[in-house]
Amino acid sequence: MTQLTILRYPDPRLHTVAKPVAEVDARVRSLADAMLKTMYEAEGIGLAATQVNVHERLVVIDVSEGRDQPLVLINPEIVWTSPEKQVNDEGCLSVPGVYDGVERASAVRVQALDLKGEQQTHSAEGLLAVCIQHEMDHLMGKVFVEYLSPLKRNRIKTKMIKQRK
Ligand code: QAP
Ligand code: CO
Repeated sequence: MTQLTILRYPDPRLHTVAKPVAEVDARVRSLADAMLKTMYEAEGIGLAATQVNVHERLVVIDVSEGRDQPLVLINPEIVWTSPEKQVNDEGCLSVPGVYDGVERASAVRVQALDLKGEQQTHSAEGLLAVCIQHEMDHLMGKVFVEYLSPLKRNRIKTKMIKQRK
C-alpha cells in the first residue's frame, strides 16, 4: 500500500463519516506510513484517511519547517477547545488551488492513540491547532469549503469539475 490516491472535492466519498480504528496493528501502521508519504509528496501539512478513501479515524500531520516531525493521530477526540477564535486561510489537498478564511478555535487539546496504541494528549495552538480541527472535520465527512458561503462553494465546485482529469 504505497501509492494512495487523494479524493478530489466534490467527490461524495469525502462526506463519509469515519469509524474508529479497532486495533493499532501492522495494517494501521503501514496505512499511516503510506499516508505520510502521500502527504509529503503532495507537499501538504495534513491528511485524513477519509481523503484517501479509508473511512477510519486516522490522520497524519506535519506542520514543521523541516518536514521532519510527523504526527499520527489515531481515534482522535478533541477534549478541550479554547473560547478564543481566529480566522485563518486554509487549503486542502482535496481542493487544490483553493484557499479561504475559516474561523476556528485558537487552541485545542486532542487525545489520540499513537502508533504504539498508547493514549496521548496534545495541546496545540497556531497552525497545528487549525490543522487538527481541519483534519478531524474530514473524519466527520466535512470539507473546509462547507464553511464558506454557498456562492463561493458553488464557484469552487464548478472550478474543480472543470479541472477534473
Ligand atoms: C489542512 O492542507 C490545512 O491547494 C492541510 O495546491 C491547510 O496540506 C490546515 C495543498 C491550511 C491548516 C491550514 C493545498 C497543497 C495542501 C493546495 C494541506 C495545493 C497544494 C493543503
Ligand atoms: Co483537507
